[in-house]
Amino acid sequence: MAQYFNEPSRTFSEYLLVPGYTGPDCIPANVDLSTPLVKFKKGEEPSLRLNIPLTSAIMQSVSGEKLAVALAQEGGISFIYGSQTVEDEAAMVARVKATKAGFVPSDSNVRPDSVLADVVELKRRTGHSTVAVTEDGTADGKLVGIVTSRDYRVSRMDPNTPVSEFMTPVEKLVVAKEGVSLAEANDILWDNKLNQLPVLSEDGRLLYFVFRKDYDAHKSNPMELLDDKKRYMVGAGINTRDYEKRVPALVEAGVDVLCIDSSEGYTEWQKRTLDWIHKNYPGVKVGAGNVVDADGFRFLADCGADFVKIGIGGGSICITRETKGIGRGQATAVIEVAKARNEYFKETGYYIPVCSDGGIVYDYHMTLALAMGADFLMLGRYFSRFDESPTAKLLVNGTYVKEYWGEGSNRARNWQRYDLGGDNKLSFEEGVDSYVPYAGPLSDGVRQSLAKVRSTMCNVGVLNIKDLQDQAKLTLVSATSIVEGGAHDVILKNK
Ligand code: MZP
Repeated sequence: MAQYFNEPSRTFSEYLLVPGYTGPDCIPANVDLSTPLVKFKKGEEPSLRLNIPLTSAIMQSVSGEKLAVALAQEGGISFIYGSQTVEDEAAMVARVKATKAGFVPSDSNVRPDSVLADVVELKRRTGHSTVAVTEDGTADGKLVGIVTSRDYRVSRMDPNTPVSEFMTPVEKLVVAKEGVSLAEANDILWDNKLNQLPVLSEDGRLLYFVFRKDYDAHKSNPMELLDDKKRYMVGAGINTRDYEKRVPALVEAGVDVLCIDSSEGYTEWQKRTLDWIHKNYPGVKVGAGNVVDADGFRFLADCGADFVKIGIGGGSICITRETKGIGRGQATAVIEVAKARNEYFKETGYYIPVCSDGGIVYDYHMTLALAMGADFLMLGRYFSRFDESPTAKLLVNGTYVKEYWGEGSNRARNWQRYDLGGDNKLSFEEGVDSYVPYAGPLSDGVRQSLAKVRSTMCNVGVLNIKDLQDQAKLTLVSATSIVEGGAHDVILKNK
C-alpha cells in the first residue's frame, strides 16, 4: 500500500512567527545574516560562506553576469544558468571573475584608426565616457591611448577624424602596473587628480580601469562577497548529462561553486554526477537537488552533496504540480528536510546547508524559510524584476515589466533539467513564460527586503540565522486569521 503523510503539506503563507523577548542589544544594526554555503565538519568553519542568505536562481531570465556582480556586491551569490552552451556559460563565469571589486574590464574600445563618429556611437551605446584605444580594438589589447569627453568637440570636428589624432596617447597617461592593490590605485587617482587609471600588464596590455566614481560605490558595499583575490564570487549550474565537459570548463573559468540544476534530485543521475566530480575534481564544491523530504536529503547527503536544495513545484513560473502531480508545499518540505539535516549532523558530525528554492512571494517568507531551518534561499521571480536581470524591460498597459520564463517552458527548452534518461528533448512544458513588475536596481530591493528580515529577527529576539532556526516560535494560521492580517474593514484611500 502507498505511504500517506498524515498532515497536508503547507506553504509559507500558512505560518506566522510569534515574537520572543527583545533585549536592548537586539537591534537591526546588530543582526548578522551570514550563513554557511557548503558542508563543514563539526567544530570547523565552512570553506564558503554567504554574507546574506540569498542566491539567484539557475535560470536564463535571472542569473546572467550583470546580476551576478550586483548580487555579489550585496553579499549573496548567483548561479549562472546552465541552459546554454558550455563555452557561453564558462565565458559568463570568466567575465564575472574578471570583475574584481573596483577593477573594471574596459567595455568601450576602439582602434587608433577608428574615427570620431565611432567614438560618439560607442558612447551612445554604452553610456560610458572613457574609451580605451587599443592596437586591435579589444578590451585587453595593447593600450595606445584613451579618449574621454575632454579630448574632442563634436560640434567643431570632422566626424571622420581618426582617433589617433585626438586621443591622449599612453605616453602622457598615468598608468598602474598589474598587481596594484585597490588602495594603491585609489591613492594614484587622488594624488594625480585623475578620473580613471588604466592598469596594464607587463607587456602593456590593458587589464582594467579603476574609476574615481567607483570609490564611493565600493565603500558603500560593505557586505560584498569576494574570493581571496578580491574577485566577486559566482556559482554555476550544471546538469547530469554533459558534466564531463561542462565542469572542467567552469572550473577553468574560475567558478567558486557548482550546483546540479534539476527539477527532481533523488536520482541515480545525481549520484553519478557527484561521484564523477568528487573523483576528478575533489576540491570543487557542488550542491545538488531538488528534494522535498528526508529520504531525498539523506540520499544526496550520502552521495557527498555540499548543500542540498529543497523545492518541487513551488516556483512562481512552475506548473510541475499541475502537469505531473508531484511536489510538496514548500514550508513543509523545508521543515522536514531541515530536521533531516540536523539529525544527519548529530549522527555524522557533518553539517550540510539546505537551501529553500522557489515560492518566496513576500519578504516575510524569507524570514519564515530561514526560521523553518533553511540556511539560505534561492529566488527567481524576485531577482528577475531588477534592472540587472538579463531580460528586456517593457512597457505593458502603462506599467513597466520585465520578462520572466521558467526553465521548463518552451522558451528555455532546458530539457536536461527535466531529464530522466529519455530522449534529448522537452516532451511537455513544466513552466510558463510571463511578465513580472519591474522593481528598479537590485541593491535597493535587496536592502529593503533584508531590512524587514533584520527587523523581524529582532522581534523574535535573535541576532543571527542559527539562533533564528533554534529559537523561532511558529504558528499555523487559520484562513480567517489570514484575512485579519491584511488591512480590513476600512475603506482604503489608495488601492
Ligand atoms: P520563484 O523564485 O520564481 O518562485 O522560483 C524559482 C525556482 O523555480 C527556480 O530556482 C527553480 O528551482 C524553479 N524553476 C525554474 N524553472 C521552472 C519551470 O519552468 C521551475 N518549471 O520550476
